[in-house]
Amino acid sequence: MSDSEVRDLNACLHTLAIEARELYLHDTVPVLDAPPSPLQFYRDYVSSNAPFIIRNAVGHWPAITKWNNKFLKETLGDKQVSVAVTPNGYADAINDGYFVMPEERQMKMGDFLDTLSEDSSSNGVFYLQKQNSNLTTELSCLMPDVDDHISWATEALGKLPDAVNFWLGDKRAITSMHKDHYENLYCVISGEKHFTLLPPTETYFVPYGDFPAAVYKENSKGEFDIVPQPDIGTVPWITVDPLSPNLKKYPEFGQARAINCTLKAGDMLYLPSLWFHHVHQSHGCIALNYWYDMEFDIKYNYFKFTESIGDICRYHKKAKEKIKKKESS
Ligand SMILES: O=C(O)CCC(=O)C(=O)O
Repeated sequence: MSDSEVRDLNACLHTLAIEARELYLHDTVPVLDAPPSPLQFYRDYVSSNAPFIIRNAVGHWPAITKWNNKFLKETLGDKQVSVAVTPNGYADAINDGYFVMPEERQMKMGDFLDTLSEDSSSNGVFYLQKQNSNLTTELSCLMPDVDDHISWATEALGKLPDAVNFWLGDKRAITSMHKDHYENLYCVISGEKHFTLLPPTETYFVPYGDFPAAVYKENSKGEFDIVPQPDIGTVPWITVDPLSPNLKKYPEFGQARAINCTLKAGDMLYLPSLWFHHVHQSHGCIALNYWYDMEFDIKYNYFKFTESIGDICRYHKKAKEKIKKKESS
């Protein structure tokens, strides 16, 4: 493929991002006064793949006033839970040329909660974040304090959520930028969550690399080793940190239009499928998300097509850089 053909493809991807911004996206996430009807949810948001926030959407749930460390310790202190442990707060992120997953530890809920206390001497950053519907499995005794699904979403989407996940952790725990194939209804119970969002139409600006998989493992000296996982192979992952992007290395990202939003206790975000998101939080923030599997329809098809075009452009850029490097050495 010639340089000018690659430039044409890049220009198409650029136009895609700009047209989506002009046609239906906003600079901020729209805030609704009340939950949408199932029809409004489907017609105005799911089908156009556009997010919204409802302030205090779940303020009436008993969880909002009940769930705090004391209550969780009293009711669940002896319960075994899966906790993600990392040296730096980044689970599922790039470190030292690897895509590194957290060390997954089974521990008592009470011991996990102790790691969040101010005087904790625990080594590493602990995040209860297992995305296997841990609310309905490991923590099912908390279910009476919340809804087990979001009724208008269930009706609109014609299915129940695949997973309801419980998130609680350290303020240093960061979820690096990624996307999911779920329609996500994200609710904060206590504390604050900060989201950086990018629609899938901005894919051109988002740099990816392929990294061999690894996991963290704490050694006898209390250091975290990065242990390669050759059985998993390589994982494509986003290389840029949207909060402090290295624009020298990833100049395209400078043109991306990220949308930031913060959710407080009681708030709900509709995070549409395939949107890139980076998440951080206040210390001890508790949240739940309802993951409804997306429809693998033409929208998904188009996204995969766009992604493939982006991969071709990146492949050519890398190949050109290699040639340039070879020529100058
Ligand atoms: O709360 C977080 O740390 C991450 C949430 C997330 O990635 C998701 O809801 O898909």
